[in-house]
Amino acid sequence: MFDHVWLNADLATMLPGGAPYGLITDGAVAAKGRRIAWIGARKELPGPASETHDCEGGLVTPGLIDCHTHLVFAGNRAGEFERRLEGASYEEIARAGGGILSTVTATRAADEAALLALAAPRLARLMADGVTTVEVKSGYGLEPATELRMLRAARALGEAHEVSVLATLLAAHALPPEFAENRAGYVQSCIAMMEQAAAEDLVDAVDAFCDTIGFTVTETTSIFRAAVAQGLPVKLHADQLSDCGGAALAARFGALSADHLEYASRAGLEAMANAGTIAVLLPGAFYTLNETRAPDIAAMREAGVAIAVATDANPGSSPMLSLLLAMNMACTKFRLTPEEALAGVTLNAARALGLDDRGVLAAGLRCDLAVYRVKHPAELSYWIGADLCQGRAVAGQAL
Ligand code: DI6
Ligand code: FE
Repeated sequence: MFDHVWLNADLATMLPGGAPYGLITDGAVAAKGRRIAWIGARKELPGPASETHDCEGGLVTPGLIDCHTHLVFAGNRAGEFERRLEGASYEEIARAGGGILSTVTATRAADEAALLALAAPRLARLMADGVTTVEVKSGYGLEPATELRMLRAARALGEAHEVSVLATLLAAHALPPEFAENRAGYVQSCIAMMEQAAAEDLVDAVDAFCDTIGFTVTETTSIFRAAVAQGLPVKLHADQLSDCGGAALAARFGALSADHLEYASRAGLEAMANAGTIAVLLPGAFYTLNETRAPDIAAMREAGVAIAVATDANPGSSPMLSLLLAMNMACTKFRLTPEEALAGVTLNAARALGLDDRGVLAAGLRCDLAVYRVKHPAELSYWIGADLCQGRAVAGQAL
């Protein structure tokens, strides 16, 4: 006897190597406890379940995974949005002390309860699209108390809501004003924050912003060496605004992912393919900053880099709270196929977070799934702003 079964749907299992989308028409998924116990054609379903969920002829996919967000922050940057529309660039605003640093001021002033109250409705919007796993970065504290408070808020979000939350330390997001004349001192401080966060079990991975307005390859290397020594996986904001060699740096450290990559070189992408580092595309930031140089998808395909897609939800460069919209933008702006976009928020997003228990629908894996009111999986990338998700399951709990 199964605990749950989902019926009357096609299943986009996203298992590679077979039919497009790993599609099973008129399938059934059965869960026992937290896991998928059986999946296949409905007519072969081996037994009954305590609860049956009628998917009304829709589509079941693996629960969506948003593998790059900055969901925890205070304040917003609508004023900066206005200034950019008047002609100022993201980089100019950052160099003048606005941008990320203005969110830092607001976030330092917010306690954990305030941060949680602000992040909860953002998380609810992501979940409403079928998201069951979210990565959340720190990076708006740039000093120990606030960075750790952001990580605690991320952990608390995962406990308070029906979703898995992974917390990433991004202390190396921007140089705080206190260290304006002491970059090396801040790099040391990032390492100390990492050690403290690891000691309190607040962190699942370490990230850095390696770019002209962020940190250099040498500075990032010091932080990554310390992360590796600590046993923490690394990820990187790489080559968003210029080719700084971020993709190759991420590959050198066997990073889980390198994210953005608009300016990544072919050699950098090839190094990522060899290292198994996932390319995370963030079309919301490309769109918001009205960029013109798209990541080199053809080179990624040729090199064999696995591609993920995420919202980059943040108050500056991507105030976007829909992963389905990110899929649409990845197709329209970056020319991903809808199948690549869906793999990018399931199979490859799981890999970008180092998770091997989810991302596809298969027996033995965590039962995280989403049910959609669509007939064909391409519709998930095709509709813009539609209300498509009719239900989710997280670790076998039907929601
Ligand atoms: N790149 C991004 O997309 C976010 N951080 C980063 O390094 C933007 C963060 C922000 O503008 O607040
Ligand atoms: Fe980001």
